[in-house]
Amino acid sequence: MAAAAALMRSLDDGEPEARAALRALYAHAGRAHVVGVTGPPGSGKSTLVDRLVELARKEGRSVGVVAVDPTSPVSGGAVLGDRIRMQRHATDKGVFIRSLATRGSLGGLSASVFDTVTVLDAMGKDLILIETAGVGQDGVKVAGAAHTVLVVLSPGMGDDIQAIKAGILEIGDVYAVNKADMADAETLERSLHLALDGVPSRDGWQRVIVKTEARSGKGVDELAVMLRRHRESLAQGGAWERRSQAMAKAAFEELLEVGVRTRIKKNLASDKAWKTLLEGLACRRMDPRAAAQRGLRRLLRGT
Ligand SMILES: Nc1nc2c(ncn2[C@@H]2O[C@H](COP(=O)(O)OP(=O)(O)OP(=O)(O)O)[C@@H](O)[C@H]2O)c(=O)[nH]1
Ligand SMILES: [Mg+2]
Repeated sequence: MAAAAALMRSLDDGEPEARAALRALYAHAGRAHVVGVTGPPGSGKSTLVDRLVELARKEGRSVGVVAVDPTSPVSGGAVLGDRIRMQRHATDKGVFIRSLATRGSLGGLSASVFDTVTVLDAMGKDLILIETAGVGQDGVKVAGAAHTVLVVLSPGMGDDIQAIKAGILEIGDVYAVNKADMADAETLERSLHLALDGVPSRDGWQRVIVKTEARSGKGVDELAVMLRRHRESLAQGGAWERRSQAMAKAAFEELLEVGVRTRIKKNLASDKAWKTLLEGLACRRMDPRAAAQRGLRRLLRGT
């Protein structure tokens, strides 16, 4: 546990030995069921994750949790709430929780998520839950890095379905209508059913909706069953491998992009040839497209 935590920190610091250790670990990873938990801020993702952890532990399964940016403007102060809630798992050796903040990170967030998942997986965790606020690019990206995507919605968000439709309806495998104790839960469930009706099944799996009350724990058993059923469905249909490969590809692509972006920033700040390109732009001797082409060529040549 302590070793894993230290390794994750060293990875974030970019230490070469840590990278080497991760390479060795990667060969042994690939067994864990990775579940991405996403949805609008404040819908109850953390509360639900906490319940899922509790349930998995009762069944004797080990769990890893990666919480991406647990503070949102809507439920500000959630970090503290998350910590207090999750605290009860802190002394449990079968649970490993890691929070990653998006704020202030330079595109390295997804890389940290991938690294953390690899370490947790190689540690032998049966279930890995990645919580991310499902708004914006990061949410979708991280959701794409999972075998199963759980979308958590809750009533009281207005005409939310219409608003979030585009981003959220395609990515989910299992949908939780959380805060089912609230008055509008039925309405939300109905509109979600309607909205999902038109979405084709994926990997032979028909998307399911489960009503939950994360606060009391009601419905969480059924949710856990559905997550497991999705895993079994993937395994039976041969889609498990496909998803695993897609996850590796997503990590690969993301790391390539981060690498290139970092190089570009560095070159813009300090590379002499790139400074010349910038000067050419400034006096309109060159247009942005031509400058970008030259920049790219230099970048690909490694100069
Ligand atoms: N009424 C009701 N409230 C709930 C339920 N589940 C969670 N909540 C409350 O909703 C608020 C937000 O819960 P969180 O679990 O922090 O939500 P989240 O989606 O993780 O929020 P962010 O990480 O900030 O996006 C908290 O005050 C919870 O206590 C529920 O089933 N019913
Ligand atoms: Mg949260």
